[in-house]
Amino acid sequence: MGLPKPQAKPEIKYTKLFINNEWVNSTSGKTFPVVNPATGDKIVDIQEGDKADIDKAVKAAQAAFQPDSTWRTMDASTRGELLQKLADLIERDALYIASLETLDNGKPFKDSYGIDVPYTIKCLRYFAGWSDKIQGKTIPMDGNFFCYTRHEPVGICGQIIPWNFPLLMMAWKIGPALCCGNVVVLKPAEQTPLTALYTAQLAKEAGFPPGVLNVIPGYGPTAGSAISHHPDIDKVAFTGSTEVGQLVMEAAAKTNLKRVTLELGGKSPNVVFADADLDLAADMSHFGLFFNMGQCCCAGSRTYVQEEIYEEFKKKLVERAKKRPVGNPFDEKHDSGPQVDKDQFEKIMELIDSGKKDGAKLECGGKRIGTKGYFIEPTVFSDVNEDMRIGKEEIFGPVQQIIKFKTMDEVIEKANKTSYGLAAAVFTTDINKVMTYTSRVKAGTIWVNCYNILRTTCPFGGFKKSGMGRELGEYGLHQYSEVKTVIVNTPTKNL
Ligand code: TXE
Repeated sequence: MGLPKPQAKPEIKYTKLFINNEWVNSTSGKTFPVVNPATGDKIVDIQEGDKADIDKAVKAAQAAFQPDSTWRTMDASTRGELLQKLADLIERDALYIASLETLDNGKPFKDSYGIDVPYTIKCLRYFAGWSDKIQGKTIPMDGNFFCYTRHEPVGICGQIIPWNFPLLMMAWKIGPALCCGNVVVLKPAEQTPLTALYTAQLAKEAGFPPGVLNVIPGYGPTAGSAISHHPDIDKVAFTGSTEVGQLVMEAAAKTNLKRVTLELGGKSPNVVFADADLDLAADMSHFGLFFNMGQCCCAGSRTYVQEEIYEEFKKKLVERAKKRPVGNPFDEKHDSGPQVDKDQFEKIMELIDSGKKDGAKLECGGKRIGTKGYFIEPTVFSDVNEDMRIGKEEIFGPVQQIIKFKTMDEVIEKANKTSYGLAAAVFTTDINKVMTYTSRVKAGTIWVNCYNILRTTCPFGGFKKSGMGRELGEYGLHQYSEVKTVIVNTPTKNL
């Protein structure tokens, strides 16, 4: 099926805070602008939530979580039906939502429509299915006692999400939280609040009771920080930079020891051995870095290439980067749109400069495209090493680093020479290399002869400074329930 025609000017229907299933203004009366990254022009002003609004949302969530509330007394299977209904509504409005996502974030419409929206639907459906399958155990114990565990919802979950996959990150967060019976106060990224607000309205339409899902757009140091410091929020789930992840954890530790899950940055090694299928490896290495304009936490941003094939493989990567079409994200012929905002654009341009100064070889790209919006040429550096800033810092942009290596031992040592550990990949046709690499490289996900393959059923998360805990799959559920052990004194031995 071909791609439908996007709505280049989707109507912006919701610009307020969503608390207790109502649209309300911010307490302060302040608003903030949301900008179209393809033009730099303002799309709309949004109500700006901060601490006072987070407090209101928490109150609504608390009421929704009372033992006699509609939500708490609802059958688990009905919770699943509500999540299914939400997925149905997103499917119904897929064209509009994908258009809104592209307008707000700048990602190609073909990706919003072909990836973000369908993966959001799959994620919600997957967790919908879990709703009535969350169960404890009965456990044998010494003495005349009967022991069982209950997997109870954690309670009020604060969820802080980034701008690179606004809708999908929302699904990754609310799917497991709601299926386990929790209530949510979610803050979308200030750059990209529009699809989260629209989804909130769909949740109301689906029938989620008031207070179960609250969405408060606002800035990190105000609204975000109010979530991580809140004494009545039981759990915080955060996706974003490692620096802010550390602040979130610190705030949780200092206040009420709320449960913390973090999905943070990366500098993922992608290793290509000489025996690999080089065209496949080149396609995947290109995709692994340039997909979503390089704005992926798991981007393969250190491409290690074995000495024998270094020149040949470099040529393949440069060819692909030079050919990558960049431009208006609503135009189907473009594989890349703009970077998300001016700050990210400037950060990337500064890192490109540092690469040149540090002595890496600029093979192609390196410049801004046009004068409007935040477009950057697909850029490739060769002769990079891990002491250069571009070899160790997360760039989060369309900038590929190529690094030469000779042996397996050397490349494993280099792959692990980072404080991050989110993802890694290896390209080889030798099973022994696969087994050594996958067991010795420290990363939460390792791809073998592929890149950027994520599925709702498979856990995702980081080693080291890339985060704590796992999202998605059955593992992701564990982060959203508390285990309660119940021990009952029985008159006879419980056989
Ligand atoms: O991230 P922030 P930014 C990386 C990437 C990028 C860099 C900076 O390298 O270039 O981070 O991006 C909220 N308390 N990633 O500045 O600030 C903020 O409002 C609580 C990797 O956009 O971490 C937003 O909702 N929350 C990444 C969210 O945190 C705070 C995705 C992420 O923003 C806060 C995005 C505070 N003090 C960026 N300050 C990934 N892992 O996918 C900010 N926030």
